[in-house]
Amino acid sequence: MKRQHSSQAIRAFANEPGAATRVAMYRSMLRIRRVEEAIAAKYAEQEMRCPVHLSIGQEAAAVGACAALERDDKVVTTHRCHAHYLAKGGSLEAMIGELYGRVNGTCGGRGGSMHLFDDRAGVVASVPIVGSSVPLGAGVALAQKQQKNGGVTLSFFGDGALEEGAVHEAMNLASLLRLPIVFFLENNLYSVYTRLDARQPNRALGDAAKAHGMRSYHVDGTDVEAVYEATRDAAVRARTGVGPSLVVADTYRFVEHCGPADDDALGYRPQGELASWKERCPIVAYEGELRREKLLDDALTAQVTAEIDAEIAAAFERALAAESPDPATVADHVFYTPLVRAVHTVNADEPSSVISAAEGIRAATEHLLATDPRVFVVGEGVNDPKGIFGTTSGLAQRFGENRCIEMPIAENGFTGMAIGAALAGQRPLVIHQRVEFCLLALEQLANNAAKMHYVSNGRHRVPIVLRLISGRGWGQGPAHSQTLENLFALIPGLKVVMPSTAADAKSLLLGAMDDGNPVIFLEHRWVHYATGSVPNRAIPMPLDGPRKVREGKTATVVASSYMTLEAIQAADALARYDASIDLFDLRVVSPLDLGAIEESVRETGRLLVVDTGFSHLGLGAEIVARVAESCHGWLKAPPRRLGLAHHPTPSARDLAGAYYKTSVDVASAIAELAGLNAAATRSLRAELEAVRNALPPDVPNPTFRGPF
Ligand SMILES: Cc1ncc(C[n+]2csc(CCOP(=O)(O)OP(=O)(O)O)c2C)c(N)n1
Ligand SMILES: [Mg+2]
Repeated sequence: MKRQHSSQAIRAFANEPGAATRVAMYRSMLRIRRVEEAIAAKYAEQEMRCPVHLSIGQEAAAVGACAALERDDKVVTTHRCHAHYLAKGGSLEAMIGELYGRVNGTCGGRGGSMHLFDDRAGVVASVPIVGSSVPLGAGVALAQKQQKNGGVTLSFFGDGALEEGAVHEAMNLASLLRLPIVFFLENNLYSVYTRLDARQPNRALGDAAKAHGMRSYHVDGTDVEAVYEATRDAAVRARTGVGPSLVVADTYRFVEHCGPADDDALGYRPQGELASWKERCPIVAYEGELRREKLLDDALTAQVTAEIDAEIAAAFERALAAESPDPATVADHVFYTPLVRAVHTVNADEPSSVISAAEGIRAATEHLLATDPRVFVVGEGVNDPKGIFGTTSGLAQRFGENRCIEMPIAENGFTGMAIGAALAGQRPLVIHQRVEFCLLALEQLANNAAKMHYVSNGRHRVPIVLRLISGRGWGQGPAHSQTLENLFALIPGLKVVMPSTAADAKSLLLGAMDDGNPVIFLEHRWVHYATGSVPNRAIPMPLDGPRKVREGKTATVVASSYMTLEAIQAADALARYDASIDLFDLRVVSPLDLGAIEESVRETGRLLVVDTGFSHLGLGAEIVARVAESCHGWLKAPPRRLGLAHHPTPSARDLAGAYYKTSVDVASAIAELAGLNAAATRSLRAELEAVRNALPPDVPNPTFRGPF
């Protein structure tokens, strides 16, 4: 007789596993246990040089959950991922290779034990930032829904992760969008050494699901069949469009949080707790049950154990025999580079129209949505009546709410979701209406979007673009107007683009969406108003560095985004004083391609870099340092920087006027650098001030009426 599950809320009906599945689950649990015991035994040799978070004791949760999935279903997981990876069909050899840092590892040695990525097994990612993989899971599920492939995603996480906002944001999103996802919480009672009751109020963990309008299942996580049946039920609900669910499995880890040892002596577990859970060992219990039901006997158990042990021995042998990665490859795969990239040219007679940068962005987006079903736009207000300063006007009406997806105020969650969708083959265009709002998503950007290609040894790609808008003006002040390009440019693996013209706004956005890498597309609100001749066709421009916008001999000036427009005014005024400059618009501020700039400095001997954002640790700091290193012998004067002072943006008009740099400041700096005489400098300044003072200092355009 099959025993009764104590677990509540299981309406399994047709979900009970058959005999073959039952034996396979036993085998899978035993395999995981013996693999991890082998890791523990060999860890002291100090050759597996990465942290290991073992799941000894927790095998039933991993195995029951994964056995309930189909082969093509996907899993995202955490630092404690060995069991999930193996249970989902991952390669033992690739896993052990990764732990040993060898080329045959899942990530070729770039990830270690906490990064077992393997598309063949449907393990999209394991991320050791607590909670971080859960929004990714929502994104993989979104891709499955958009691709209508009938797939389901299961997101494993621990009780500790339930304390992270990202998890709740992901649950809210999944519920709202009815994503085909199963949230699977392994409650092992601890986050490192801190017990659940010291971290969370005394309530059922499944109540979190209730708060997000989801069904929850509470199961005995040492009972593999209870886990299987609950997950199967949840997966059916996900697959048939009913929606997401949360499965809470009570389980227990037998060894230390990180490492191979018993840690009972540390005293953080109540006395006798570990022993009592060991008595409920999921493998021993299940073996007994299957023996009673004549599905296992001594011979079969011995055979299964011998096969597993032989496989383990071979995996360790192959890992040790495999080569270590070539140190010469250490910088490979920071960015995805296609073997062949389409070349797009703009002919002189290209049919064009004079439009604004905002209109260019809208036109590019409309083209992308119309021509590529993988593209979707996502953000707060993407369907709002004002159309994000006109950049999305009418798109939701034309393409519908499934392509222009309105978001709750959950920047980290929806950015992570978009990253997950990109990992699963979609091409999201994310919009954050202010740069500062995206700071809430920095975790997803820095830890996931930027690293996935590198860590996966070039296998994963994250083709995602984030449009971030800097809202300078009309008193937007400290929390709505920064550009922070230097912050984003600090993160390897992210490209950062700052258009300054209408044509670039359109063509660089198309190029960014074509690039195949995560791209931050930093839009300055004042550039939105810049008008110019823009090709009617959608012509993507590669993200390939600076463009010379003025030619001259006196100095080399480098600017970006809105400050390019101020610098152009300065350059044109200077030309009337016989001081012509080579002016570069950076366009792509990370990675920085300084070849043409260095060439120019070797001609002019003088350099000024004008930052739109902070001077302190800004782009100018980096450019000046690099040029000083590469062009030292050619410099006729110390290079200079001009940018924002290192303090928050003030709101009041007069304070903002004192904060921001203008064409007058740019021209003065160049005049000084070039040794222009005092009279000429005075007259130059007066000329530019007259133009500047005719305009209000705090609005992007004379036609502008507040508020934004
Ligand atoms: C955002 C973040 N904070 C802290 C840590 C350090 N840390 C690593 S694992 C862990 C415990 C997480 O507990 P839980 O989610 O229950 O997973 P378990 O280790 O129990 O499987 C912590 C706090 C981290 N990796 N990420
Ligand atoms: Mg835990």
